[in-house]
Amino acid sequence: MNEQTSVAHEVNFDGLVGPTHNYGGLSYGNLASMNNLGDISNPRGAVLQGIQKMRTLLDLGLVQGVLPPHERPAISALRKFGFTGNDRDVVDAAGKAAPQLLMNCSSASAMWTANAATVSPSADTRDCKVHFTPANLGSMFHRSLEPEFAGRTLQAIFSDEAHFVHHAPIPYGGRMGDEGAANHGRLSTTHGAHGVELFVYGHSAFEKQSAGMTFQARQAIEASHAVATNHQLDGRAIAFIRQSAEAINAGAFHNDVVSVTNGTALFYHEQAFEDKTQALEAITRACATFEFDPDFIEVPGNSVSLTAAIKTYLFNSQLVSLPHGGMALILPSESEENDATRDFVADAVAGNGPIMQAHYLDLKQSMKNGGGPACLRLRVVLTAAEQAALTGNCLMTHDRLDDLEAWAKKHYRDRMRPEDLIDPNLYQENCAALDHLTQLLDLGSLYDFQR
Ligand code: SUG
Repeated sequence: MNEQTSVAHEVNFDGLVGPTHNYGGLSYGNLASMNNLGDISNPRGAVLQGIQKMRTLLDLGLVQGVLPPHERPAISALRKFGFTGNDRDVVDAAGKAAPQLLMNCSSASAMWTANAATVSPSADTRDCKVHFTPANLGSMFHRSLEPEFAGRTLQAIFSDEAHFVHHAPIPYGGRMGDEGAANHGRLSTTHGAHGVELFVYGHSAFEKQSAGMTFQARQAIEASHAVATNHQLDGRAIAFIRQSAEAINAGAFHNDVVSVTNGTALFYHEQAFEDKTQALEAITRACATFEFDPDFIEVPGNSVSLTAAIKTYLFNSQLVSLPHGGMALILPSESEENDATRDFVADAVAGNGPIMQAHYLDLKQSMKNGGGPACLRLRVVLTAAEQAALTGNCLMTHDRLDDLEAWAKKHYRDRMRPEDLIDPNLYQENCAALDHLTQLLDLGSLYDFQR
């Protein structure tokens, strides 16, 4: 186990929104996805909103990374359903015979990289390496198509075996879901210090869904245990916490919809956890191992209702440490439009707590599918040596963001309805965009169509 505290930075790897971004209503239990089914989306607008978010973080002096979209429609998956011929034939035949299947295989849901993997920094692991486990995303068919390529991408970027370890996704089937960093948090005095990792789960894979559930939980405790074991974490430095059924039924399909961690702070809704007292005690006990106290920032239900929290995605903000001290919240503009959430944030910034700045951003394209600022990023804490060992050009500068902006304007459509996904030309356009992107990011032949 690491005895020393090394200097490390958190790098937020944002998912670039893919060219097929649409409102297919695919996620039962995700109210935004369910309610916006069939709306006209704007893939170009969506990717530009994401790039603007990355610019904001760069301007704050943070280290920003990017992860590429997945190949969509997923031709390899469609072929497994019996569609044959060349790639155009596959899309054409699937569009005619199985439009729902084509829609699922076309989702741009990989943009939400908080669900790409669970990552443990080298400060927390016995072998002092950064560990990655791609999420199996087995709870939703359209998302279950993501782990293979998510793992391939992470292995391409974090390829240096001296620093990085990649695990296979946890096997799934039944209710053995693992949703990655969306249900994972970390508390530590500095990013480079040994931290306490929080694993939030919704159910046991082996228990029957209880009668009181309107929506299904997605994360199984057995999957969380397996990730913690594979990542070689110190048993004293982990806490397993159950999401509240109330929050899941209100539409908090991932825990990052009702809580977020950073540094020693846990910012959470009063009704986020099933047994709050037990959860906070477990966290306090784990932090005591490393001689620090957690900073609990609780939002009471009578100042922000669970419904308002889920509608505005207050807790799906990014809580980040500023280079000169203090923290900033990067929030969706929906939380500024609601009086209760805006007032809570204003009071927090004016108070004596760690939150010193609030930045509201327009991420409506992603938000309409239930993805806020925190869903769009995978946090990876890296030391300078680990950062230097990355492959490709995935760390952003303003110039690289300019290039990505020009790339999106060149290749992306600005209007898409779910029905448009049957257009075989769309797949060719996407391949051209992704081929160009691998050149910009210097990631080699990453995609199936390039191999
Ligand atoms: O899994 N939406 C995603 C949103 C994921 C948000 N991520 C985090 N909370 N970390 C989901 O429900 C909707 C796609 C559609 O309907 O086309 C979707 O997959």
